[in-house]
Amino acid sequence: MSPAETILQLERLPASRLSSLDGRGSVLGGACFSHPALAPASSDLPFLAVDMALPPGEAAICEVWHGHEPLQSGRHGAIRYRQGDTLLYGCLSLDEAPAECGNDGPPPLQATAEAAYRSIFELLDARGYSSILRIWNYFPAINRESHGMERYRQFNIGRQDAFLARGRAVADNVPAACALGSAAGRLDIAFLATRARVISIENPRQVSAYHYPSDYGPRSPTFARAGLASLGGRDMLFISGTASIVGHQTLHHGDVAAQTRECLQNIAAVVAEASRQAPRADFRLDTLAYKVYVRHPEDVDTVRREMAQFIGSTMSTVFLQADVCRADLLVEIEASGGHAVATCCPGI
Ligand code: 3EB
Repeated sequence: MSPAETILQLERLPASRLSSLDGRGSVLGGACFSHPALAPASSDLPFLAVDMALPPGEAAICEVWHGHEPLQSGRHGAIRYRQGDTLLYGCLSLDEAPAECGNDGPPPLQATAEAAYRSIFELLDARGYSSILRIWNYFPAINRESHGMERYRQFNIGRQDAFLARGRAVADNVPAACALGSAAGRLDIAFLATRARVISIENPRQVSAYHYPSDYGPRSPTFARAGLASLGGRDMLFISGTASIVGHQTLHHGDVAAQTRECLQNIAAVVAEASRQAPRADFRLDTLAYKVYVRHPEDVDTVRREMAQFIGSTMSTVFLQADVCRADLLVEIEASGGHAVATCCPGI
């Protein structure tokens, strides 16, 4: 099977070209990033419109996942989704509900995160999609404190409570994920799930996030460093948001170049770990598709230079401006590989 024939394909295109998308029939769904957020697509396709700025010189971008199998669309509460036999892509965007009973209840973000994840698990259980391949979380003011706690930590409580409520594991076999601060808007979540078996990958250089000590919040974040699955006969790898963390500590405070190199060392370690589990796969740093979140837009050239030095040229890299989930992290990099990648234009 040539790469173009893989069951899953990632297409990246300028947001202005979303309406002229080729091969609509194969579209599972996607996410668009712009500031301000685009109007949500009017079709029944599950597209998330995330309010996230792009660094100077970068155009608003859409990521489109294509599934090369017969697809059908559906809704479950606030979730819009599209599924085939093997893959399901869904997304939802929730207002942070104000606490119902005065100030006694959980913070609104925590309650909303729990509701979102409960709803996702209900859908996946009902439709028989046992495993999440990848989940993306975006919400504003991720580092701001409210209700006596940083909002990222509130999110971690709500997310973990939903896993526990639905009888899901909160360690070892958990999804690959990321959680980033958007510029404004709601709690936006997109996910790719599968009926295939997903192997969770950890990074030997890092303490598993689900075992972080309580210095980083009362509940550890529920995510794995990567998810690995064989889909349509090909090994595919989804690497979580990866930061300059070794052990459980942030390294290289204030040095975005060194943080970028540490992110890439971590990604290389995850790729090595995945390759050990899937020896026939040929995951290489220069064939992955990357998404890079920089806290300060002026750092993008430095990050780009470090990536070029470490990897050489990449298949596809997108840069976004986002707050990262620890105030001392300046950059976070996610990646995926094994699926086909299509880009229309240079620099995407
Ligand atoms: C880290 O390694 C950096 O909470 O879902 C990376 C990937 C991070 C996912 C999440 C957070 C999450 O802890 C932050």
